[in-house]
Amino acid sequence: MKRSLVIGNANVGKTLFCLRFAYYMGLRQVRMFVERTDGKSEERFLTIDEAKKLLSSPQAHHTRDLQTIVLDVPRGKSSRQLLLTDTTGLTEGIHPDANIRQAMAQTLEALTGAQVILHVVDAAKLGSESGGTGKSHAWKPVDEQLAEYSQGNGGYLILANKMDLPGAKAGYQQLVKRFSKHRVFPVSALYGDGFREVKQYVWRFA
Ligand SMILES: Nc1nc2c(ncn2[C@@H]2O[C@H](COP(=O)(O)OP(=O)(O)OP(=O)(O)O)[C@@H](O)[C@H]2O)c(=O)[nH]1
Ligand SMILES: [Mg+2]
Repeated sequence: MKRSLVIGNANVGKTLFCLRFAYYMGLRQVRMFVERTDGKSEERFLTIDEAKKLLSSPQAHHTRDLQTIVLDVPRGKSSRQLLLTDTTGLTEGIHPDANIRQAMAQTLEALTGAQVILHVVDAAKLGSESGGTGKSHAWKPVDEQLAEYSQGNGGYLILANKMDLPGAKAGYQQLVKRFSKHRVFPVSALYGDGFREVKQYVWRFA
């Protein structure tokens, strides 16, 4: 099964994107495989609403495991499956919390085995903090490195998220300008806007 990895800074909307995307695909309940950093794994059954309440939060570093949802991709009369994996947010430098450091290492390791990389950026933060200069805390050196690392990966996509918020349009435009060689799709994980394009793109890899 092919794996789509959802990566990015902490708090950019990775978890909400995964859950809203699963909802968009018609799921109302998810069977989630959790790969913990201690090597153990577990399965959780949650409704999308329960999962949103439990797994998405305004607090940074809420996700600290790999959390995978299996999506069915119809192909004629049969169907294929695609793994959608949510990850721990990546931050600059050495994080003081050892658990978070370990979780970030787990995310980076997963990067090597993924066929599709969905790099989520908070476009609203990018647009509103930079004041048009293109310099913002929302686009970090780690983002730059991820984009560079994934340059040759045909399945790499930048998702300019939080397009429903003020400033996001400017943030999206900055991303398009700066990463003209990459695909940048505007989305709102809160409302599911822009998901049709993401689906069309991701499906080719299933
Ligand atoms: N307005 C708006 N808010 C969003 C959107 N996507 C996420 N959020 C909010 O942003 C916050 C962080 O969302 P999460 O999905 O938990 O972000 P994350 O990237 O998984 O965060 P960590 O797991 O902590 O790294 C939550 O309060 C979400 O409700 C969006 O498209 N629009
Ligand atoms: Mg999360």
